[in-house]
Amino acid sequence: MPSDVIFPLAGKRIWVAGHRGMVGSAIVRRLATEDCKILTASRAELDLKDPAAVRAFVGDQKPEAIFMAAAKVGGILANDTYPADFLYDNLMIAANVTEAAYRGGVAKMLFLGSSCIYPKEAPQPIRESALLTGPLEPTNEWYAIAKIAGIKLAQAYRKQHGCDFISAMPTNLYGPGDNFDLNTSHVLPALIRKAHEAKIAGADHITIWGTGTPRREFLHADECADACVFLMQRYSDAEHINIGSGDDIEITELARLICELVGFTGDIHCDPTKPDGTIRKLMSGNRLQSMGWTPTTTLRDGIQHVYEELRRSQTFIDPDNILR
Ligand code: GFB
Repeated sequence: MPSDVIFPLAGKRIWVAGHRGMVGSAIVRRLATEDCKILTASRAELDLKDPAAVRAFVGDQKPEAIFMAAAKVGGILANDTYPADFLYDNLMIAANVTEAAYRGGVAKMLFLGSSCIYPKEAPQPIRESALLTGPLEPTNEWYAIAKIAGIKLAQAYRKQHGCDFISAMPTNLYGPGDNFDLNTSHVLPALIRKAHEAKIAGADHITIWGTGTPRREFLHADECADACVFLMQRYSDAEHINIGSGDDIEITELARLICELVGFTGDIHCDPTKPDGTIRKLMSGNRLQSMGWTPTTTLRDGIQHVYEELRRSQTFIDPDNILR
């Protein structure tokens, strides 16, 4: 075991909340090499919005650590269309799991948020200290407020009760098990699906939302899971930590890359009636890097991997993945 590990996982009971989702399932895969006992609960078994049920689950199962990867997630249109769901569900889930972790004496919890917590106009690359320094991007402020509350819950329980609760903020993620529903998904899976279906149909173009000029930073879910395990083992402080890839790409360029990898040779049209959202949200990964973690998968390899998985499984839609 590396000497800088302060919270070893071997032999521990570890609850991955949200294990059916893209990030949760990646964390489960990553934990398979850590010799720990992985605890999970399906949505049918446990409603994370029900405080009593969450407390009972923690009381029965006695996890020693929790990866809080459960959330209602979605792309720009889903966030903009269902603000109440994104705010209520995510607030409830974060509050219930944090309170249950405290009441149940859970030794450590890692809460997962998102880069949309930062102000719309934050200086780039965005450092952790930019939190709460300006107005949020309106298309996702509801989700962002819930995730900011999650960070603050972890900090409050640390301050008042001495709980070792930490938070990590990943950039835009993609990977196996993503949501491929065109109305609710994020851009990367949406464009894989659009390019694939256009290729099969022999169409002459695909249409992307907005102007195509915003930039986004993408990280493979397996890399995010690796960073989460790294932080669980090595980090113990109040401030949240960014998890990013260090690079961003214009949406039009991303569309070109996906079309190339999928083998679609038609044109790319833009639909400016759809929202652009934040123009840029590249995060600074300096803090995590200075602790010794850096990602290794290129965007090209990551997309290739996801597309191969999709072709193997022959399926685009898993409605469960709107809730990771
Ligand atoms: O990934 P995405 O939905 O979410 O959109 P955000 C990123 C960019 O891709 C936006 C454009 O500028 C979209 O207009 N885009 C182009 C598309 N074509 C498409 C398409 O077919 N589908 C989608 N979905 N986008 C979300 C937030 O923001 O990202 C959440 O709403 C969260 O709160 C999450 O933070 C990571 O990056 O804009």
